[in-house]
Amino acid sequence: MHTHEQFMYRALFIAQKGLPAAMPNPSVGAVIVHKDTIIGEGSTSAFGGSHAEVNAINSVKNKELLKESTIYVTLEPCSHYGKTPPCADLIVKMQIPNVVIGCVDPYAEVAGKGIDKLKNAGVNVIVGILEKECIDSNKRFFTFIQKKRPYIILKWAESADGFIAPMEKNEQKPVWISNNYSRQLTHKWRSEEMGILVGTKTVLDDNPSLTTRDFVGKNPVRIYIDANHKIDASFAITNAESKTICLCAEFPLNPIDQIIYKKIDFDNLPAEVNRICVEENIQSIIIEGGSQTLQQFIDANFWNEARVFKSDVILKEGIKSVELKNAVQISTQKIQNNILTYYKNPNND
Ligand code: AOF
Ligand code: ZN
Repeated sequence: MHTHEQFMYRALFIAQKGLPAAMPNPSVGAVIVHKDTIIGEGSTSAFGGSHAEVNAINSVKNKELLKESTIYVTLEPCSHYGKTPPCADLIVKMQIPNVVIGCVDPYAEVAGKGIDKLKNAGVNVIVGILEKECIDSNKRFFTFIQKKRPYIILKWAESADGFIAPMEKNEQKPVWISNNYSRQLTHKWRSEEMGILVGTKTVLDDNPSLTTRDFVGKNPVRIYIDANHKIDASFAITNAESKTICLCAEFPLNPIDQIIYKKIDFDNLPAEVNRICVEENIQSIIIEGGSQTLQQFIDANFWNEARVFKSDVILKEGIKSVELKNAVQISTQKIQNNILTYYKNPNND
């Protein structure tokens, strides 16, 4: 016989497949078990589509078996009419007698009401199997709903001698600190977050597009800092490839067509970015530099994860890299001439 934990691990595994297409919806995994055998499973469809429970139930060939089954779900089944009807009602209608839930849905419309609905209909409900893992599988959603702030990932690459960029850019002879594969991985990471943020100097020096062109997936909303409108329509970040927000001190006299301008107080950048993300429903952002911007978020203790590429390239001089504080190292990985280290901020979970 398998344990509840084993089936919940399977549900967690499936839930991963639904991210990031489901965002800003959480991605849920559902596994239906009949007499210790998995007879159906599903994850949340792309945003606006059907929920995990619906997909799992639809995948079961012999619906009669549902009446003797247990459904494992990483998140409490919903109780509300959102873009889709309540999953708790469907479970009751299909007469599934047992529901095992990883964690309670923090969304106010649900928040325990799904569990109540099931219990009131006579369904056996167990809550809290692999709770920590289930919350972590939707860390962006939980952070945004519970703390009213985006989940923040910091990313940079530094040289062996601790520089984030050369002092002067040379168009003819660009210096690459990261490598091809690291950059491709970065594009994957971009596709996993709802927003991407950079400072003025990064736009002026690197002219980045901040898209996911090297990896299948959605482009995140681009957010760039430009207090005094130094960045004009010739920069790639202003093109129409994705939604773009400019954080500025005053609205511009000559706005660029597709840019959404947001006036902010530059004395408190992290808090202002928080405000804009809540306004725009951006549940997570990846911050890709430069060092000044990254350092402001570190100093404000306003970050969740950092992903740092350390290269074997030696620059001898350049722009000093970032000083990470309070970080706990999670893992390292070698990628050709780069060492990628993942850090977590333990004081900001
Ligand atoms: C579930 N199963 O797979 C997911 C749930 O607008 P809707 O109808 O898509 O509802 C979105 C809300 O439903 C979302 O904020 C969260 O509370 C819950 N997500 N619930 O039963 C799922 N993704
Ligand atoms: Zn649902």
